[in-house]
Amino acid sequence: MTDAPETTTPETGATHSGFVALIGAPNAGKSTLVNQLVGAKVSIVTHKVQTTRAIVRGIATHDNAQIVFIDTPGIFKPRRRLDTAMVTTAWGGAKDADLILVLIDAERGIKGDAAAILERLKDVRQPKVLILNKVDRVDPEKLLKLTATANEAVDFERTFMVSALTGSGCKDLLDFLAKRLPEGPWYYPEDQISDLPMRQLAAEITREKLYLRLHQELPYSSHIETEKWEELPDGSVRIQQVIFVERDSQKKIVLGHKGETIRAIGQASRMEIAGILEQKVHLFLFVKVRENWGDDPERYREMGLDFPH
Ligand SMILES: Nc1nc2c(ncn2[C@@H]2O[C@H](COP(=O)(O)OP(=O)(O)OP(=O)(O)O)[C@@H](O)[C@H]2O)c(=O)[nH]1
Ligand SMILES: [Mg+2]
Repeated sequence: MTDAPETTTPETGATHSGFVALIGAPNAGKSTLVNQLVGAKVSIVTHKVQTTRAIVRGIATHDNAQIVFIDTPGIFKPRRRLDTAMVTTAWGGAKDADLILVLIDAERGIKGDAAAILERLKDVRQPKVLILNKVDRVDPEKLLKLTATANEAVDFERTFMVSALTGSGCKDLLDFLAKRLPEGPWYYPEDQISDLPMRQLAAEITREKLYLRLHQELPYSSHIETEKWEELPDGSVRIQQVIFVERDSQKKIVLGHKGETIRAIGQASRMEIAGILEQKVHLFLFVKVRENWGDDPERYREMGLDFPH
């Protein structure tokens, strides 16, 4: 007798599966859409650009299909080493996919980074689908114009108009993807929604809270790692995280007056992590000044990024 298989592919009917990458300019709503399609938060979201820094996979099952969404960092003109790593990772994520969803923020339109992405997509061989996002903010006439312009520039199989925020149009997209992906066995167990280890998700959640609370260059100058994760006998968990910043002045801002900023970040993060784990969480945050963390290969390894030389 053999053990039951790890994956729970349905026994009746052909199953479909595949990898679908989402690419687009920073802030287009890629992570929001992945969360909406998966039906749970697997990737952090903020109103700021360059929130996602590495590949995050979110897994949805729809009809007989398992769709593995690859959320990627926004694509923009890189300046720092970290930018280069993020943008290279995004294009790499697209290359690994069976299908690419190209997200355009319909409110912003096709200019700057979005225009540059469409230009570069001409050389990408994978099938491409256009997603006009944020339709809750745009009138239909503008959507039609954007559809025409984008389809002139790139050979898209289909165009979908969605609101990642409200979920409008998202079921049509899932229906399409479930049929469009090739027949094949599922890659993950049916109840798995992400491949991000919990330690890393917990660090991401803290980074989200830091992004929401701190402004200007600080979010971009910081990096968070989970250092320790200890299950305690009373069923709670003790998590220790480090916030790396580049300068002592930044450390002061993260701490805030009498430590109130870091306390607020910690509290918001702790509550969200506890909600996901369904466990009591003790979260300890430490701030370390590490002037050149953006040039330290070890930090890139932790983030799951290749170190650009
Ligand atoms: N009104 C509206 N806002 C949206 C929609 N989708 C995303 N947003 C908002 O757009 C902002 C950016 O969303 P993200 O999902 O973080 O965007 P992203 O493309 O992952 O950004 P990066 O990770 O920085 O590349 C957030 O404030 C979202 O709430 C939408 O359909 N409608
Ligand atoms: Mg994102």
